[in-house]
Formats: sequence, structure tokens, C-alpha cells
Amino acid sequence: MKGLLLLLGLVLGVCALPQPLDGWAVWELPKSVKEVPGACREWERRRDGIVLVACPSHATVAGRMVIADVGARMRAEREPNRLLPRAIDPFFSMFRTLDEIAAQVALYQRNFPSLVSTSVLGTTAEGRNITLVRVAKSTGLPIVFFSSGLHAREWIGPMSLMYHLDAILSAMSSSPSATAGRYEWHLVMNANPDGFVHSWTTDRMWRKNRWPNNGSGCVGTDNNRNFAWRWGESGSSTNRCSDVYQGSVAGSEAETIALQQHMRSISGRCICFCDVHSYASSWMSVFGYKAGVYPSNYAALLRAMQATQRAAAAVNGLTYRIGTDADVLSEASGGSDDFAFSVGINASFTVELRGDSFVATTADIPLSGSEFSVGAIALVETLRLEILSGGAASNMVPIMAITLGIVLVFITF
Ligand code: 0X9
Ligand code: ZN
Repeated sequence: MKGLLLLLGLVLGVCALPQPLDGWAVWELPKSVKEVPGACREWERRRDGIVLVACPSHATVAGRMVIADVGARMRAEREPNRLLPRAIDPFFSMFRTLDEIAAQVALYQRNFPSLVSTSVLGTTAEGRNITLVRVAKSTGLPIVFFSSGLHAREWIGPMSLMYHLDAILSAMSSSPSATAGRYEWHLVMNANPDGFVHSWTTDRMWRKNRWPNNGSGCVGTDNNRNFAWRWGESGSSTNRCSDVYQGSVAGSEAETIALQQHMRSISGRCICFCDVHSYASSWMSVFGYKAGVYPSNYAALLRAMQATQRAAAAVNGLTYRIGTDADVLSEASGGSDDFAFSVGINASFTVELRGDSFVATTADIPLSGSEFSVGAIALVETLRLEILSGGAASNMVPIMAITLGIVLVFITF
């Protein structure tokens, strides 16, 4: 009992400690300014080249304030959201650690043993498992593969994917005709568990994995620049200290290898891949490697994204931008979605969830989770119906055409 109290005191004590960034503000510097002002630290270097800095309250900064007190914002990530509606599981009241996410998945597995199963897709540098959660009520259904957490600091991603898992399980267990029951869901909550743990324990803004780089003090590769299709062509770096380091060779990283292998193994049955990131409120399709370049089935992908945009906007009023990755954000090759498309998963997307920072608020969790889940259902339903009608979203079309050809040859002779 005494030990328990001591432990409780220790935990409360640690939680009450001031964050090193207490009272510090995050500023967006004007585009022309690349130098970090004296008292400040670099916070984030955005893809558009704009630098965000964290500065103590007394510093005068010429720029736009993005977060007034980033220390308080970070502490709030672990404070329960008191406004969370009662109907929503308290799991979604704050950001959750790797272990808490695993425990919640195990709980779902215990509660819905006939629907949920898990398997291991790979093991990381630090020996953690990359776990696949599979949800299906029967065999042979079209597969939908969603992955999140490839970028460590994007904590809203795993939370939103967990929200989707919760939503499909409630729907499937309460109604035999639920839309979610038409699919075999493959969900990877944490595609980069080492990086995720590092972002919790050491550096909140960590993005890459944690594999040490030979001959360099800088650790890690950006997994979303390491996939083995058009690797190293655009938006990535050969500098091992860069946040967009592409890795030593294409597909060199444990996380990339695990996802690539899984994509290849399911591509014949997989109607949709989506990689979940933050933050830009955009739902994008391939291609990411080059702007102004479109897959041959882009019209179908655009129709699916439009349905998603409408459905998601109806939930909380936020309209996600749509288009290709490279057109909406910026060119970057070696991404997961481009690779999935290259192995025959003909509908391949990246979603950038809501928020004004990688450090989102706990209020963002149910908002992001609900609009992501509703948007995802609209996306896959549009694709499924399109495929049924023989439309351009199908990767079954060539297979069906070949089969029909063979049958015709047999009939003729
Ligand atoms: O740059 C990325 O990897 C993603 N944006 S983020 O801010 N989450 O880092 C966008 C990836 C889009 N996909 C491709 N470029 N293939
Ligand atoms: Zn990301």
C-alpha cells in the first residue's frame, strides 16, 4: 500500500513538473527569414520552406504567433478532455502511448474475438513489433489497408485510426448489415513504433525512425521517402541529418520493408490503401513524386475523394482539400502511397488530418477521428461500387478481361 502511494506520488509529481517549454510561444517566421532568432529554438521546418520557432515569452519576434504556450499545449496532451461526450470511450480523451494503444487493441480482441485478430508484419531496430490489426466478419471480402504513425510526431494519426477501429467494431457488432462489415480491414496503428516512443520520451518533434546511420551522429530515415518506387527523385535528401533523409538504398528500412511486403501480399484483393498523417486537412491520391502527373484512373480516384470530402465535411464542418499529393502539398518521392499504387493497389491515398500543429489538442481527437472514419467509409464505398460497375477504380478489370478471354477461347475451340 505504502509502495503504491509512493508510486502515485511520484507519478503525480512528475506530471506536475513544469515542461521545459512552459510559457514559450511558437512563431511562424516570414518566408524570407531562415535564421532562428537568438533566444529561440527551431520548432518545425515546413515543407513550404517556412521556419517555425519556439521562443520564451519575453522574446520579441517579427512573425505570426501559432501557439501561445507550447509547454501548456504539450502538457494538455495527457490531460483528459472534460468535454468529451459521454458516449465516446474515455480512451479518446487524451493522447495515448504505444503500450496504451496495444492494451486497447487487446481489449477489442477480447471483446470481439470473432472479428479481431492481430499479426506481426516486422520488427524494428529497437526490437518492437509492427502489428497489423485485422477486422473481418467473413473471408474473401475486399481488403482495405490503412496505416498510421509512419511519422513519429503525428500523434493524431494513431488516435484517429483507433477511433475508426472503435467505430467499425461498434457498427459491425450492433448491426449485421453495417457497411463496415463489407470489408476486411487491415489497420497498422503504429508503423514506426521506435520513432513514436522517442517522440514520447525524448523529442516531441521526432519524425524519422531510430535506425542509426553508419558514420553519422544523426539517427534515422524518413520512412515516407524510403519506399522502393521512384526512390530519391524528388522532395527527399541524401543528408542523414535531414528530416527527409531517404535512406541508404530504396526500401532499406525495417518499417518500409514490413509495409511493402504486406502491400505486395494483399495487392490482388486490396481495393484501397491510405496512409494517415498530419497536419494539413487534405485527402490526397497518388502521385506524390511529381506535380501535374496523374494515374490513368484519376477520374475515379477524384470521384472517391469528392465523396470523402463531402461526407467528412458533414461531420464537423471542415472541408478537406483534395487532389494529388504533389499538387496539393509538394513533390516527394519514395512515399508509401506511390509504392502501394506501383504494386497494383489502384486506389492509394495519403490523408493529412486536421490541426494547427503536430502537437494537436485533445479536443481534436474526436473531431479528427469522426471525420476520418466517416470519410474513410465514403471513400471505400465509392471505390467498391465503382469496381462492381466495372469502373476505372478496379484492379480486377484486367484480371476479369483475361479470364473472360480464356473462357471464350475454350468455348470457341
Ligand atoms: O511529406 C510527407 O511525407 C507527407 N506530409 S507530412 O507533413 N505528414 O510529412 C505527405 C506525403 C504525401 N505522399 C507522397 N508524397 N508520396
Ligand atoms: Zn507525416
